[in-house]
Amino acid sequence: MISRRKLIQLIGAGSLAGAALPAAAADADLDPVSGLAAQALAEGGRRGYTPVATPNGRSLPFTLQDGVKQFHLVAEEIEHEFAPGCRAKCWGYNGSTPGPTIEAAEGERVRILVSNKLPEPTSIHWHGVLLPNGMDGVAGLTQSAILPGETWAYEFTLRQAGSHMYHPHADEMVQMAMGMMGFFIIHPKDPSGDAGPRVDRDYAIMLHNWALHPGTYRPDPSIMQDFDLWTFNSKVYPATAPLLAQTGERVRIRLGNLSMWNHPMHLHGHRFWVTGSDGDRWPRSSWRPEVTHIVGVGQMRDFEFIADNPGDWAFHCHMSHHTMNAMGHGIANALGVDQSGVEDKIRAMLPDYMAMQPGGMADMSGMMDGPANTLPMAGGPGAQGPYGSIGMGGMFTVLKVREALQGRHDPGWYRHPKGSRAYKVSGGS
Ligand SMILES: [Cu+2]
Repeated sequence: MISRRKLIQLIGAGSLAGAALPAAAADADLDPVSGLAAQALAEGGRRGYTPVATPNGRSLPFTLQDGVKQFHLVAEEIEHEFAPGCRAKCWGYNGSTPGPTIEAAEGERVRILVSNKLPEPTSIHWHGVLLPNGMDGVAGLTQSAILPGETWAYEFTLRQAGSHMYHPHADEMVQMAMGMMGFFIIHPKDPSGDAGPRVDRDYAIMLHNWALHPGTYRPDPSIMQDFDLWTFNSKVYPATAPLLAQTGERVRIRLGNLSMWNHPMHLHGHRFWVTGSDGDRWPRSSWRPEVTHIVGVGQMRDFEFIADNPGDWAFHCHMSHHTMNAMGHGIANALGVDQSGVEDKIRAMLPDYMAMQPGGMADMSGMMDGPANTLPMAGGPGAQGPYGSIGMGGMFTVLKVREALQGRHDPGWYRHPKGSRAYKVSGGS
């Protein structure tokens, strides 16, 4: 454990960079081709692994202190945008939710400094990481809570490789509902060993839910089931970054679930293997092929596949309400009902009244006259694809597989080779 004296020395030497913590990695620090932090790329190159990309997020920079990899997380209130048109005061780390991804390798010793700038005590639990009991971060059980204004250090040697997470273990219900969580990815010491083939692209996506009620600006931590927003790395579609891959590449998607629901995650166009969990990478004999796999509450799952099918492929949660935004729940069901004139009459008495439309909800996907700070329930104007509204919000993104990609730049929509797209046979005009 780092001594108080040593900590004071570190702070004195400016090595904690308390005042200079980057809110987001400066573009200059990012590799122009991969979009990954130069430091993470250098580490991956030195150790022979592919660094993790956190779509819409970033990795946490580190410094080396006497051979220890040192990170600094600052728990704080942040201003977060779920998608253009919807912002909220959330809680996170170093300016973001999820907090930046911690990345290290098996066998390394890490020291993680945690500063509390929240209005209440916190702690950090390293979810799934094997460590000494006193480093487990459970307030009251293994340590006193970290009070506002305090900085604590966690220090341990990494004994495993796999996909893990971090989150508070103090007033969890509130702090996790407000967005406090992040990834802790540990790469294998020997990437050529049992770990299986090296992946060419490694993505990490955190699944979460938010009770940001229409017209409000702070998540409501009291909600247990009926959430308004369902997010990938705290973004809803169309603000979720696309996942890019070139044909022939091996892709891993690491999924973490710190929400209050299970999420059956579904990938189009590819069969993936489930290759790992919080229990680290699975032996090859346990890998299994799937196109949909549930990521349970508190779990992590690693999906791997060869991107062998060019196109724009949906990747989403299969709970249909989890690909919608607020206002899509609990409204009157008028499917098949001729309600001409009725809605207007009811609205004269109840201004907020809204019924499901006789032909379904698709008509309402672009509805923009809802309460302030509230996204259209099904994507809206930003969710336009090349053939019309995609009609999705929430936990939805697009895997873009191309024969050639220009670095990290979105290649635009897929152009289907002649004769390979569904076509109209009859009807309409
Ligand atoms: Cu879901």
